[in-house]
Amino acid sequence: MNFELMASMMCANYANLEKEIYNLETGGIDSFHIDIMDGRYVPNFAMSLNDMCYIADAASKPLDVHLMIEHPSNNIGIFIKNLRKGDTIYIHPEAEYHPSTTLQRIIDAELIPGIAINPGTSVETVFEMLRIVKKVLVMSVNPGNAGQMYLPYVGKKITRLISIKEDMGFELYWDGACSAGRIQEYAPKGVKGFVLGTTLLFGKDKPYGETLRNIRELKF
Ligand code: S6P
Ligand code: MG
Repeated sequence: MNFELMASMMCANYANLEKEIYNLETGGIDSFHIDIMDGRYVPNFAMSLNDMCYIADAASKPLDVHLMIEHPSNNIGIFIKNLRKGDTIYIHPEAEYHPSTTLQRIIDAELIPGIAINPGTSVETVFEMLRIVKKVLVMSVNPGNAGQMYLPYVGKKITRLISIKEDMGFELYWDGACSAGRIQEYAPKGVKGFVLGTTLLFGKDKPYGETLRNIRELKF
């Protein structure tokens, strides 16, 4: 089965970040998920611009930048200028007055445009943007922290997004409390990628390569 695995770098060990990046890349990770927070849109600070730039320099795999900040249009230029073709930026539409203008700036910079949808945000609210973006990051936990409980009511929304993704031209990605069971259930249904944090990848006393291999060898 063909699906992507992204490492949630806010869960990585910063005491040895370079080794973490190396172990994830040699272990077979597809991209690095970077959670940028401003302490306003979400009640946390996680990673910063400097962390993103460091990882962009040290890594050869693409970056998947998830902006959990108010009015990303105010700062989008700084992120764009430090990323490469093939990297993705997700914004939260409710954090912006004119989200499609911000998405257009991402497109113009030849990066991959995405939106992140909170558990409490309906498909209707973001419907028109689904035609503009290439990626939709569905959050199955509220944004702001790793290690939270999966919110089961998100399942119905994911099923709906799967049913319209082809027609509207986007791919679907999963962020939050991602377990092996959820990959087994949703990869065959059409979810293209999964962000791996504390539930499955980090803090497990197991080499990343072994965990990633076990996921790829799951029975579907
Ligand atoms: C949450 C953030 C996520 C988390 C990820 C952690 O605000 O967007 O990317 O880092 O969900 O994974 P887990 O398995 O600890 O929930
Ligand atoms: Mg995230």
